[in-house]
Amino acid sequence: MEKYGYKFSFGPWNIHEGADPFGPPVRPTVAFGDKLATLKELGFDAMQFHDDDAVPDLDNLSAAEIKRQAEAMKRMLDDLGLVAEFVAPRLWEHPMTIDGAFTANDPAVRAYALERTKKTADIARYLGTDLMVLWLAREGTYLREAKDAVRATHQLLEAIDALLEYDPALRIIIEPKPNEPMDLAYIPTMGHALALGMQSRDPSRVGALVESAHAVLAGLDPADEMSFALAFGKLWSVHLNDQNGLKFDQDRSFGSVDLRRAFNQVRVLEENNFREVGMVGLDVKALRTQPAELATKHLRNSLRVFLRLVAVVRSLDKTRIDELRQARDYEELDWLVLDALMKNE
Ligand code: GLO
Ligand code: MG
Repeated sequence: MEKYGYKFSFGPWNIHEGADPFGPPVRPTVAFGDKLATLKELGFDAMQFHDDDAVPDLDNLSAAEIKRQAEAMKRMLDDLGLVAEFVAPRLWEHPMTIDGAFTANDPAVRAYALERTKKTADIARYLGTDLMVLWLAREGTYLREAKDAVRATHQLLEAIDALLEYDPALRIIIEPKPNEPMDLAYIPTMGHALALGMQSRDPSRVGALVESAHAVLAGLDPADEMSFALAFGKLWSVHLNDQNGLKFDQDRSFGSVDLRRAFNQVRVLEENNFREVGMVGLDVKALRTQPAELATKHLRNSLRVFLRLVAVVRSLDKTRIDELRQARDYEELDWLVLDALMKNE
């Protein structure tokens, strides 16, 4: 498979049981080893991890046991010629973090969140990656008056600073999202993520990740969100997927809702040599209706769409595009793009 110099990843949660808020699982759980085998078969290069994807039940394990299990996972990856892209603390499921982790009003919860995330940093190191993704799931409110948003912003910054201090080699990638599970999240957009990173004790070690659907949920264009981070050398990963309007977070296959929007994401990644900086991560889910034995096609399709769009971007006549920009003939430019997207191979 021609991969144009890109490396690709997805997370174990992208092969999932299909439960939604109104119904139970519809597919059996796939063993982690089988997910890794699928990843390899489909032509991906790396696995994304939550801390407990790598070391289940880590809250109840000693530091030595965490190390042992993470190192075993690293050997499993090595054996298949795969790597870990990043490790993310799963801070949104524990009973203590019901009302936030770093921004919880209860200091005991904030202390738990920091200790847990230090363990995440250890696991990342054992897995051979310096990247930690912070998706700040419950750092926000359902009720505006429930927390002090100024204080919460400083609490997020303090947590980031503490982590940067804890592991001097760690790089943190903030993944903004405007809502879900919270009504309103404190870090909803790329602008918020970058501002936070710039204020940290070592801005050179804080970057960001754009998830396509999260940008759409914020009413923004994913390619522009990526471009804003690219402009400052801060786009270190992406979660490509798609989203059909302002609904629940759908994690649809990349390009399956709006191919033009997908094209523009690939275009900005191409034009800014993203492949030299980060991997192309997916965060996609199979439709709930998909039978179990066919529930990896969303991964295959997303990868195919990305690669086909790279070919489209590379086929464009750059001189002609410049001429059309000069002439302000955007209708012709529109046709040039539409024609390229509709061409048969
Ligand atoms: C949810 C997020 C989630 C994160 C993952 C890694 O909406 O997209 O899937 O990407 O937990 O931090
Ligand atoms: Mg994501």
